[in-house]
Amino acid sequence: MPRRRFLGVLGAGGGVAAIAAGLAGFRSSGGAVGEASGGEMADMAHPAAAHPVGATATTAEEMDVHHRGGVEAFERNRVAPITSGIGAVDAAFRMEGGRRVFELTAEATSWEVTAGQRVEALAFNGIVPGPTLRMVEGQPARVVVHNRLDQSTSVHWHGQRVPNAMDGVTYLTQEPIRPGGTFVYDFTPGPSGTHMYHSHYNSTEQVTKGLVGALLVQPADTAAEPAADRDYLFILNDGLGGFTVNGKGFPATPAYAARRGERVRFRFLNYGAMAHPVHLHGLTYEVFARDGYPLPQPFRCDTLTIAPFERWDAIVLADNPGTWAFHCHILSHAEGPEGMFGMFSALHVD
Ligand SMILES: [Cu+2]
Repeated sequence: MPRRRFLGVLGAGGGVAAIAAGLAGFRSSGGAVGEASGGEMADMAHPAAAHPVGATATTAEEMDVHHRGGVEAFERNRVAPITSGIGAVDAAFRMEGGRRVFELTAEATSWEVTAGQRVEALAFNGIVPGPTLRMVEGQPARVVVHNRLDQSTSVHWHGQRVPNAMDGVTYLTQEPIRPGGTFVYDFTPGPSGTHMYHSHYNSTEQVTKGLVGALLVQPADTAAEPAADRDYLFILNDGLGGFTVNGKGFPATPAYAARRGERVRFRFLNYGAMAHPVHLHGLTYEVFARDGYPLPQPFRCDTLTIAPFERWDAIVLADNPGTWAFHCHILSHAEGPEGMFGMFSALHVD
């Protein structure tokens, strides 16, 4: 059974498991933005599907083959990525006089969402989601933004209490960063927690096509957050290339792993236009922060709905071994007649 090999590989994971991937010839991923139902929905969610939902041409055997193919591709993706490009990797920075300095370049690029499914993206530093900016509460930061798009742009620091002139809303707080131009954003990060940055110019197009990333602010007092053995990003999107986690659709979605007894932090961020209820099988979320702010009372649940541009932080105590499905529970975002697609991943506990 291939599952054994799959489990072994999973157990070796750590850090942000943005393992990219793709599966040649397996085209059931896709997924489209918008609301639909019935046969129309199935067609949207499975643009490359060989058979429409419920068609007599789709035999039980054929459906099983597709379902199995997806899971096997997800397994392969852990060993060797089946797509090119990994989103949300940590951004490099340099120190200048006590200030953490990052460089972001906005540019059109091609992004592989699942194997063979490429989309025209607008990206920071060539990846979707953009590089993850890690800052420290109270330590000054600078982000130098270069515009190589064929339209203006500006960048907003979503969740940060910055000086107004640094807020990144074109013409409201600054002149646009014109094509070929550069803008220097200076601010002192705060509040701490899980935040975002994104274009605030023509954002329906620019954000939807990828000009968005995570901004993680470490508290000045690290004891202010619950301790965790692992710290993972689970970034939802329903724009570019369909339903995605960390810029990829199943089976190229990231794999998550933990050892039994570990406390695993998940940071959920939603860059899309729809709310997504993310369900984890077999384990329990202990939700402790919303939009970076600690909750007065953490709560437990197993399905957490992330509205557009919200951030939620949860700890999962990995006390139940196994490979647990981890997916959006709007079913048309995650599983169809050809198996899992879109917002589907798994957490392996060994
Ligand atoms: Cu969803």
